[in-house]
Amino acid sequence: MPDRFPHGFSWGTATAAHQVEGNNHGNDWWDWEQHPGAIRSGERSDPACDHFQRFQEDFDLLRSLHQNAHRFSLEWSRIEPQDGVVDRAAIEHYRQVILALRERGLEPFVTIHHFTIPRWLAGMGGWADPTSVERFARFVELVVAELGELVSYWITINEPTALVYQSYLAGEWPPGVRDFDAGARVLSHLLKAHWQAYERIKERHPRAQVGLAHHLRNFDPFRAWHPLDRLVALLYHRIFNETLLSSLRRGSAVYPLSRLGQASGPAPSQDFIGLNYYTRNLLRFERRARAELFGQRVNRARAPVSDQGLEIYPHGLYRWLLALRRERLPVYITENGVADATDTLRPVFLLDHLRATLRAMGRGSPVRGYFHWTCFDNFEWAEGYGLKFGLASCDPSTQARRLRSSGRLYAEICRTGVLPDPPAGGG
Ligand code: IFM
Repeated sequence: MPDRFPHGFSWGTATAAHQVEGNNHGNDWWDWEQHPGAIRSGERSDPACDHFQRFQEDFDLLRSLHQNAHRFSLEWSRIEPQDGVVDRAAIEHYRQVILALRERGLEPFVTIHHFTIPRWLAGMGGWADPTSVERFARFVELVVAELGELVSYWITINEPTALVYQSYLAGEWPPGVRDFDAGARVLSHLLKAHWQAYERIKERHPRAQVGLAHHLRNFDPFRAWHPLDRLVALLYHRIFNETLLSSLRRGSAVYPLSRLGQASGPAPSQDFIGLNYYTRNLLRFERRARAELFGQRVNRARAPVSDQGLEIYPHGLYRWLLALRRERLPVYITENGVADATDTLRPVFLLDHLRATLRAMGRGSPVRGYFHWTCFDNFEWAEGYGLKFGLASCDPSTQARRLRSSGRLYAEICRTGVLPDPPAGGG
């Protein structure tokens, strides 16, 4: 295993507009937040981290922590508050955000779509409506025309499968639907939207690097010997991990999306793989869990878990990095982090996942960067402010930021590219 990360490695953190900016009242999430019970403790995304106003100071902090890159997203509903109507002030805001990053030596990685859609689009059926694809392409064309000179790395869409799962299978995110066919339709529109975005960006800026942030998990059988557990784990893997990866690799939709008719796009349509990695799921066959495709998620007894109840499994990152070598594309770990209010798990989490990364790099995995999720505690969707993912805390009522010890540890790694030795007797 190499003893350090290479020179030129990208070190950063990742955020999403709706989770940090505050005052985003024009999208589907804001409307969803008004429904009693939609968000734990009835919390709302305003003010979040008030990052819309405070981005300069926030970037000062990231710079002082030796980061050299930053991933953030554009809020579509700010830029296009009505169908076809552009808000110039919003474009100017994001131009200033990008310039502020560049002035501080932070390379911007810009996500175009991170879960939220404008209210007007939600009213037309959101991603379930086929015209959403063309509307997204139009939005991409606009932002690339306006900001493309300043951006070298684009992430078209964040975690399409997580969006489909939460919004169309579990029904816990807007529009709160539980319908497998609707989910498949939405995933196919997101795939087409990515293809369109890739082409439109490349037309204007052939050298721009364009990718998509995949949420990839390991799905393993709870009882390794049990054929039905194995079958369910394989099914989950195929649907949640492989559908998108294979469709993108081939340039045509694979099952279950191919059921919806022919869909094809450019291949390749990724210049890098964006990997969001958090956990693995162990699955046990459960006859009654039809809506969950007969899979019941269970954790190993005594497995380390985050505040979210997700298993902490750094080896899964190693496995994914090795598996992704077959894509023959550079990899950016565009998200990796842990919900941990007391910051007792995060330092070890960070070290173990970075060690897994280095190990995979030693076996030929072309990892070029790592973005921790996230810099500040922020609005964690249906969980409100309850889950704390930040290297620094942020209290939404005072807006005070406080660096955690994991934040100091990460800063030292970003500065040196070296992982400190594990503490004696552990780690
Ligand atoms: O906060 C989310 C982010 O928006 C998408 N990936 C997972 C993160 C943590 O749950």
